[in-house]
Amino acid sequence: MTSDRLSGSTRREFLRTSLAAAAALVPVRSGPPQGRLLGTLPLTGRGAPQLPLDTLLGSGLDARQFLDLSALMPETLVTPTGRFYIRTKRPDRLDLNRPWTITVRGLVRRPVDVPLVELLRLAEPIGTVLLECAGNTNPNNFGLMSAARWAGVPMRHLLRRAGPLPKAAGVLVSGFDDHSQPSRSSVAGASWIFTFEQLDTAGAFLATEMNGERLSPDHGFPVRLVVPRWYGCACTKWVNEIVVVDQDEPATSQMREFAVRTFQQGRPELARDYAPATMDVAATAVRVEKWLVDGKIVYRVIGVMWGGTRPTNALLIRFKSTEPWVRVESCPLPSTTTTWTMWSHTWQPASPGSYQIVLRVDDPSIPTGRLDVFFYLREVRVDEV
Ligand SMILES: Nc1nc2c(c(=O)[nH]1)N[C@H]1C(S)=C(S)[C@@H](COP(=O)(O)O)O[C@H]1N2
Ligand SMILES: [Mo]
Repeated sequence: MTSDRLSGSTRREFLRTSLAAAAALVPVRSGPPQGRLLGTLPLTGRGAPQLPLDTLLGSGLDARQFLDLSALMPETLVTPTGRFYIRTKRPDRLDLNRPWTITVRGLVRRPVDVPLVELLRLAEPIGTVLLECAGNTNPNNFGLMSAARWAGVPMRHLLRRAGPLPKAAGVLVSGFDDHSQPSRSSVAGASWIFTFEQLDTAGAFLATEMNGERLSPDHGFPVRLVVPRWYGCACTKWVNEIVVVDQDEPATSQMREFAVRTFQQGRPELARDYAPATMDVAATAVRVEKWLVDGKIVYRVIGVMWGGTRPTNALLIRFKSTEPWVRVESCPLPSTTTTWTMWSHTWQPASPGSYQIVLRVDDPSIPTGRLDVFFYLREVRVDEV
């Protein structure tokens, strides 16, 4: 049994270790022993657009709200619901006044329409889970990620009740996606197909609550799928149908659209040829603080680490391709990889200039697909040393 499984008997332990993780973060806050914070340097990415943060932009499928990561503090690692990132606003044709049911059908012994009230009755606290959009590509913000405290119903409860038939191989989860306006950049329809084992291993659940309240309309009210440690593209909002399918089910349009961003080999025709859309261990800087300590300028880099299946604290940082990698000064070992943790590093650059902050994991047994290609590189200009 791994400690980062969220479901069943490990849940109590999960809650306990989350508290321990919060306590372990205290050193990140304490920072330099004495001194004065002079300011915070912006982190940028060359050529990328500067967009307003913590603000809903656009509409329908093109709607985005980026979280301002530069303001992250240990106490805001659970993102307040109003600032949780948004990718796709609630469809304008969604009628939230109609009674909601989830149809479970396909290769099952007992097809059922599960009314929402029943899901609400079965809902249990799950814990803190981070979501990240696979298209979290803007180096000026990397703000398409957030974490919430969720409650909901583990998928395996529903599936067990429906009773999969022997030919059952996969589970197609679909949501309501009827927007009156076509999208400039995305395909409507956000369904994904999983194997039973993938759902179980990840601890996938149908979420009915985030941060102690019912979901907000833009985050999938009344019910969404959350698959811990998978990219957000697999976390269907406004879920209304679950179909148990066989081996030969074609991939959904959403799986095809996200094939590159979820590291598939090409764009496979069949769902069974898709690798799990899981997040490897990743890390990025979120701000650089400039301090005056004993008459000297000292910089502190603050960042986050998330993803992967096995927690690690073997984080290395580099500021220029001509400089060596060094161990991140303060990186507590996370107790779970279902959410993010903070790290910090004291930095005394040799000279003013432009620096490119990248991270990697000093453990070859841990896959780090995005860190390997410097996906989360952040640029910073230092004027004074
Ligand atoms: N029905 C539906 N669900 C969806 C989407 C969508 O367009 N329609 N977008 C997906 C993508 S790409 C992401 S990253 C997450 C974003 O969830 P959030 O907006 O609650 O942060 O929802 C997923 N679920
Ligand atoms: Mo996404």
